[in-house]
Amino acid sequence: MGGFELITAQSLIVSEKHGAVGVLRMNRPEALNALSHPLMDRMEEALKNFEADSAICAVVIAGSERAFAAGADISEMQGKTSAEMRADSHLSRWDKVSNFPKPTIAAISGYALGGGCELALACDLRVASETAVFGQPEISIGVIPGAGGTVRLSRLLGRALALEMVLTGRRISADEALSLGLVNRVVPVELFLDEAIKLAHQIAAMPPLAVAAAKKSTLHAMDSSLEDSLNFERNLFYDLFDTEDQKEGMRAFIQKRRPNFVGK
Ligand code: DAK
Repeated sequence: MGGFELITAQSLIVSEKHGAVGVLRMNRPEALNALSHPLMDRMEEALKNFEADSAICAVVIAGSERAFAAGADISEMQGKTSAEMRADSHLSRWDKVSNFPKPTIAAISGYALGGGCELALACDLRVASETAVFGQPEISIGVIPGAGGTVRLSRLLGRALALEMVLTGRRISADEALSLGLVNRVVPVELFLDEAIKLAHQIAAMPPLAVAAAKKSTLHAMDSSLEDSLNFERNLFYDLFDTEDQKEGMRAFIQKRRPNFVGK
């Protein structure tokens, strides 16, 4: 994969720019990237920077080969009361990922458990290494998934398997995840990050306003009626006809050349 620009190498999140692709790597190896408040704060900051940077068109979120993330930090949570958990804004960090306006790709190797699995599910696409393991083990420590696990897994996998996972903590291997549609592709462990970046570059080469509309419409369709979704999609489709990139894309097709998109 070509050269890249290191933005921050703070201890908890390493942030890089690979051309039009932003890459965030969680970097807390001693705790298998447990998603502590400080780690999620750094991630939120890094995402904010990528959102504001018009040169960034897609973002990859990765962990290490051993662990994407083994969940929220149990040592931070264990003494908390219900009222303290409710008052805490920790959950909003997961929402920052699922509501991120540019496409996000999770590059997953090793453990993606609890909040780590939920973080992967909050991304738009998932590239897994052969060693990736997905699971929601919260039941075994006296709670349930709280950042979308029961909700997104039941939508992606159906009721029976989602319930098996959240009731027993059963883990899903990378191959099983692929066969169930939980991930987009599975690659050898040494390739998982490069493959995710490659996929992000494919998206980044597309016209950004159309990319944003495609993401918006697809996510909207997950939560809405068929009729409402079709109307929503159609309006976004019509809106794109006032963009320079639509004119350029169609002109380039007719002129049999590559389009030069400008993001307007
Ligand atoms: N939190 C804190 N530390 C963790 C951790 C975690 N989730 N997972 C691993 N670690 C630490 C271990 O304590 C250990 O630290 P030391 O003992 O070396 O100091 C180090 O990482 C290495 O772990 P192990 O020694 O256990 O490594 P193994 O290879 O033996 O086992 C494992 C790997 C991933 C199977 C095991 O570490 C494990 O079971 N980890 C816990 C997995 C888990 O239960 N995850 C779910 C956590 S609960 C919220 C919404 C959602 C959430 C929170 C809030 N809101 C609405 C606000 C999410 C909750 C969760 O994710």
